[in-house]
Amino acid sequence: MSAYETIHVEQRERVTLITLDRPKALNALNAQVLAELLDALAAFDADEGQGCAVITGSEKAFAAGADIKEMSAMGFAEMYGSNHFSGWEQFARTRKPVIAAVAGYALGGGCELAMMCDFILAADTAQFGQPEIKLAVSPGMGGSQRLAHAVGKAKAMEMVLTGRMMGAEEAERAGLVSRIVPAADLVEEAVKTAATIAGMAPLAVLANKEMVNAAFEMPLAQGVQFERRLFNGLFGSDDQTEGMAAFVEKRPGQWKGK
Ligand code: CO8
Repeated sequence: MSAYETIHVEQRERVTLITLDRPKALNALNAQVLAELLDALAAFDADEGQGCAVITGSEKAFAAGADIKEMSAMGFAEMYGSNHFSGWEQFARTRKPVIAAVAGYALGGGCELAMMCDFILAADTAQFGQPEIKLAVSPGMGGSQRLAHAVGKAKAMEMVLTGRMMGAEEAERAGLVSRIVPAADLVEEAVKTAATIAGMAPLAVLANKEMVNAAFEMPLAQGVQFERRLFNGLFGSDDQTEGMAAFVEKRPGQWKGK
């Protein structure tokens, strides 16, 4: 796939900036957005020249959810039989880091998409919510689980049961977002942060991401073992030798990705 209609993809040196672009539907996530996003992310993950991605939306909406108009005609058999949202799981399997830069609404599937990214940078205008209950349904792509992990049971339960939105400051206090930046600086700040990550040794980036994610899948002792194995494994890389030599010689490291 080369020409996208619902997203824009731009490479800024080693950073891939993906912008959701369905303004008339507040970036609602329909099947076309999913297909285009997965295609762009697969290309990013496979490209050795790219080190970190940023996903953003517009000033008004990161994404206002799954496309309600597309879903409204669907019944149980079609939804269950086609495993309708399963493609989004592929999104969460991206190996290189992906940052969500959220301004405006991140609701339903939009909040879930942001939480599938490795971390969220929020504009001061960001609003997060899982309002699916108002449509007589529920989060369908991990929202109930990832929100509970991020903000704890009390806030997750209140948000999922009432559909209330959480503003940027509350989201930062609750641990849903890593930082708040002024809306006007959001994309530049996210790209700058992504460039910092993309400037690190590529194998170390993959390993660091994998081990933090393991904290959500494994008991502590097993997670610590997993970390140690990856840590030991990095000592088999040329970049580890280079990284430590560069420190001693007071110069920047030159990474090979090996
Ligand atoms: N789907 C389809 N169209 C949408 C959506 C959506 N989720 N959200 C907004 N739009 C459309 C509106 O229908 C409207 O279109 P039109 O001009 O043709 O009527 C246009 O975008 C602008 O929207 P509004 O006029 O409503 O704008 P407002 O500023 O008045 O309100 C809101 C903004 C508060 C964001 C409002 O649009 C809203 O409540 N949207 C729906 C939010 C919602 O319920 N989201 C959850 C959807 S269900 C879901 O996500 C299930 C997740 C399952 C997994 C998904 C994996 C990705």
